[in-house]
Amino acid sequence: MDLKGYLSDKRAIINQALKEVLPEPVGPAAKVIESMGYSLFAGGKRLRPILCMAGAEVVGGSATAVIPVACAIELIHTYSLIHDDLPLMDDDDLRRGKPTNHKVFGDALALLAGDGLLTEAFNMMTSVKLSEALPPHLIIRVIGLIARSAGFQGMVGGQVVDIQTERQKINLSTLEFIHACKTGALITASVASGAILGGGSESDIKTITSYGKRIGQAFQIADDILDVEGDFNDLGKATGSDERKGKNTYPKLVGLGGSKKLQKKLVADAIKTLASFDHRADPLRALALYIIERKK
Ligand code: GRG
Repeated sequence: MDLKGYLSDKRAIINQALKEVLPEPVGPAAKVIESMGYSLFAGGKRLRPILCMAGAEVVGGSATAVIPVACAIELIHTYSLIHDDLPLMDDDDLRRGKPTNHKVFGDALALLAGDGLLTEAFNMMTSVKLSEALPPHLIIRVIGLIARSAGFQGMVGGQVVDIQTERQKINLSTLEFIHACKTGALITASVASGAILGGGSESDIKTITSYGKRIGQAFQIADDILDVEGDFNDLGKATGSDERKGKNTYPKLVGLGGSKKLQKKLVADAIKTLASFDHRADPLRALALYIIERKK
């Protein structure tokens, strides 16, 4: 399958839809709109919205119908990166090769731009247009899933434990908890939301959720490995930051070799999970491999 073509087609659709999310930065609140747009269009890979669309397609649903939810997930992801970069969290100056949001707009505006993206995401999922295209009970189910994956049971919870355990020795199961929540939950929710909205059966949704958990963990391991072995120009930020910040990572706990072995096994297992699906799962199979082969 031509993954490159698939990714670029889907990215173009998502980027076009995202352009319609924010109004022109004019009026009294212009600055926060500008700040939200700065990070939303800073060159993200759009992996989560693409997973959402692929999740709908694999169960025979419409990728187009889920676009508002796919975009909402990207808004939540963008908020998390803005907040993660703040001086009171990771204190990063660069993301995707550009100054981080707070470096351009200041801490208060960056915080509020993140809040604005998070709340707008939930507004988007209550739109009349979406409820006319898809059954409302499925939309409500997906809003709940996304809220849990972003909140204290997911991303926020994982981020808290990550921060609290910096420069401390932790065991592998704590590391797995951090990453399943911090990174894995939103990735899993992305693909599972697509499957739910696409009209998948409960068994399909369960299978897609297992796939999501595996690629979510593999994604985080790949991220940890890139922080050790990646290239500044590809990543758009300095490597070695996990080590400098005393972060617990897979390479730190199981070594680089162990991390690479584990990510390969997770991807192989994720692909095996999809065995009952036909060619419509090819994008998900290819995306699983892309997650660990990516350079950024
Ligand atoms: C602030 C509540 C809160 C949570 C932050 C997601 C997160 C939690 C922190 C980001 C730190 C980080 C680098 C985590 C590793 C996984 C990750 C989310 C990487 C960035 O995702 P990509 O590679 O980003 O999909 P792009 O730039 O492509 O959008």
